Amino acid sequence: MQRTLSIVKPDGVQKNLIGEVISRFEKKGLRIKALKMLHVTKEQAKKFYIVHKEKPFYDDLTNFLSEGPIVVMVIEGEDAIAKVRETMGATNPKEAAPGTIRADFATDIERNIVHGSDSPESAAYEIPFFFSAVEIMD
Ligand code: IDP
Ligand code: MG
Repeated sequence: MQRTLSIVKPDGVQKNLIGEVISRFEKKGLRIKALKMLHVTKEQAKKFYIVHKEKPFYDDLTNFLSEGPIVVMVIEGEDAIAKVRETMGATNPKEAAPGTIRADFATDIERNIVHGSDSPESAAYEIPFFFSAVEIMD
């Protein structure tokens, strides 16, 4: 069993896709173990995406993540990290496989609806960033 963090980003919430994203994960047999909606500040977005601080898109990306409400969730299952990433599709929707969330709904490489941890190390940083132990169901 593995845990991962996923986010319905501000564009996904704005496009009314919260249920659609969750449903796609559930249909893969993954389980939601924690869930909440919040609106992060620019400073919090910068901290969350600290691995990208040297990237040219860091400023835009952190403006985007903090522009409106997001839904954050802890997802659990066998190979949850890879399964969530497969369900999301490639970062750039033009390269995302047909039937993935990003292929179906993303606007562009930045406004791509959904986040998923890319490794166990990322999940270990991202899950406690948003959730305390008592907020995650056993
Ligand atoms: P991922 O979300 O598929 O893991 P990352 O490379 O970790 O992709 O990038 C984090 C987020 O930064 C992306 O989901 C997207 O919103 C944004 N991003 C990535 N690459 C670019 C880019 O080249 N231009 C603008 N935004 C980008
Ligand atoms: Mg990433």
